[in-house]
Amino acid sequence: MNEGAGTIEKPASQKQVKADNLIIRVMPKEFFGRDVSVSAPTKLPQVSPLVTQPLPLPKPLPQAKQTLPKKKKRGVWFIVIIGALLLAVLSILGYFWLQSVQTEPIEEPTIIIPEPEPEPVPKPILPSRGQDTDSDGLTDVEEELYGTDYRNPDSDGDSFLDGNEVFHRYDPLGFAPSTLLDTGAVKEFFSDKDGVQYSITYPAEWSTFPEINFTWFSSKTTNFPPRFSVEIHEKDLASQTLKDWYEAIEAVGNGAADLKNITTKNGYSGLESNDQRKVYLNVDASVIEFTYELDETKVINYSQTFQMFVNSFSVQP
Ligand SMILES: [Ca+2]
Ligand SMILES: [Ca+2]
Ligand SMILES: [Ca+2]
Repeated sequence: MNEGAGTIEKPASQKQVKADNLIIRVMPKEFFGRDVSVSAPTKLPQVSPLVTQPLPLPKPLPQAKQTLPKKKKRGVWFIVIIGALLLAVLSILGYFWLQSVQTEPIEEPTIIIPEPEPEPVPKPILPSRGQDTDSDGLTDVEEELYGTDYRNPDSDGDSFLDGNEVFHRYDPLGFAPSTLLDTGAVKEFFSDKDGVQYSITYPAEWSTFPEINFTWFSSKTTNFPPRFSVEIHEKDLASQTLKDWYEAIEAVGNGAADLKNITTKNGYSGLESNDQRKVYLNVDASVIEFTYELDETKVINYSQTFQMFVNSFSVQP
């Protein structure tokens, strides 16, 4: 047998020690005379994938307390306080700024200087009508002047009121037809001055005071008695109307608007004031002005007598 082809030489030591237990190993037949081919590698058993389990997170390490040195601590506190103060100051400034922006502009109050009150003008004492107890048109003062009864409106009982009889110059005390001239209660005044000859009737108890251009008629009862006056005015043109003359000469205030047209009992046209104490009569080229001036009592006691006075005016030929 070929020793190189399958004979395994025994180790000399083994031959010596264990001759009897000599083991001869023989090559399997299939390996003789054939090329040795390498068989396909046997499939390795699949290894199951490793299941990786999540590793537990490491526990956070406790933070080590940072301890600052004392000097550093003071510096931090100083910065904090300064910052807080600055913040407070800025807050206050911001607040006031907002207030100044948001608040409406304050209007300056208008100073009104009160005008000085005018000094009170003393109210004029308005004339009042004298007492007429029996309402017959004569005041109680006139009843005394003519001797009539101030409590009886028709003293003579002739159905004509006392005032009406005086206005027409009738005797208020006599039942029979008679006049005031007949009884002597009134007088006639004649004037031929100032270019106008006229007659006029006035109470017999009164006096006359002729002056230049006018004449006074007044009682003698007091130092400043009520009085009537007759004043003669010449118009510039005979054709001038009474109103035109009045507007040109006498006009004050409302002018002739305060006057009303009248016609006297003897037929003279004229103007009369509302309180019946001023009358202007148009006589040719002249204006006859009649005035009833009150005494200090400012009481109109002779209204009916003044009416009688004006209506008795007559131009004499
Ligand atoms: Ca009377
Ligand atoms: Ca009477
Ligand atoms: Ca009578």
